[in-house]
Amino acid sequence: MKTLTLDEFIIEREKQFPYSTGEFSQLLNSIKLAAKIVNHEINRAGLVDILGKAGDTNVQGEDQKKLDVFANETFKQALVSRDIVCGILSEEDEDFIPVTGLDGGNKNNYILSMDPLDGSSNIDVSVSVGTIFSIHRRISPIGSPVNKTDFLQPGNQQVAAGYIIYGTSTMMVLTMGNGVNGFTLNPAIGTFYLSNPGMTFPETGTTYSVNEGYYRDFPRGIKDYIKYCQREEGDRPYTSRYIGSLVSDFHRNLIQGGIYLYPESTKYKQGKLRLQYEANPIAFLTEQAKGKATDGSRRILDIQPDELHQRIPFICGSPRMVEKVEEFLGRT
Ligand code: AHM
Ligand code: MG
Repeated sequence: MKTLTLDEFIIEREKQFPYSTGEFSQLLNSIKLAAKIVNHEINRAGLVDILGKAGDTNVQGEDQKKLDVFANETFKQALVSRDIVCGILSEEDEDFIPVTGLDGGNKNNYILSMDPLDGSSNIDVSVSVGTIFSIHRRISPIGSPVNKTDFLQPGNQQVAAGYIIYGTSTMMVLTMGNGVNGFTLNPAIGTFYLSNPGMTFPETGTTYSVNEGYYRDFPRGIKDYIKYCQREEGDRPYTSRYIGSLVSDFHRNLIQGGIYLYPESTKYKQGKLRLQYEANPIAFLTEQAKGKATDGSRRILDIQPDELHQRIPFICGSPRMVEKVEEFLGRT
């Protein structure tokens, strides 16, 4: 029986910082609350009129699903109504959202970037989806309105990051820069328990996750790596597993060992994933779990973003496997 709850875990961590104001704990509590509401809605999605498209497209030009919109609103509301962040960047909103207090100012420290519902194409077929979040401290002075530069900080400035996987079990996987811990929701009582303390990537693995449908459009090095995975030699051929939800593919690879690739292609010149709320938080978790995350030549966390919704080629997972891809890319 798992007994340490997420709340207790956060309180324990805060005690290590004697001058902490509780702001960070409150922020995580708000995320936890929104996650439980979204989880509830996902579980009954087939029963209520929330499957399918909402009728709009988001800033990426993608159809917004009703659950996308619901998740986005739920997370924003949980944070804004508690006046607990100074700004929010979401995949579903074109611009960042400044959050001002009742007095019109802003005394809060943190900004949050998120993909409220990752892997949306899986929603209508009852396959796992997730929420990804990244937390930075603001750069602009407290009390002033947030500005774009607050949201354009590199991943190496994150103070925390995590995801919620709405899978056969619902889990929150979290890093505060001191390792990675996984918490499983007991749905009967609505409490997250520490179930996976100190998560680390196996050094290597035998699973690769990539949309091989785009094979023709990938760069030479990626094509060669995929061929390498398929060759009969040593522990190969590897197993191919691609759910089409970054959170779910990453989660499996983290536990079992493996690699996730969304490289550039002739279709997606910069890859598809967004740097600020997909690649960066997952890269932070990856490194904290002793894995590696790269765009093929650069450490993801060191990339200086230029745009709020910037895309980036993304490769992450077990360190030996990522190094192998880099080796193949270096040869081309
Ligand atoms: P989304 O945030 O719009 O759902 O897009 C991101 C998702 C990732 O979760 C997933 O790995 C990838 O897009 C799947 O894309 P594709 O269908 O091109 O393979
Ligand atoms: Mg996404």
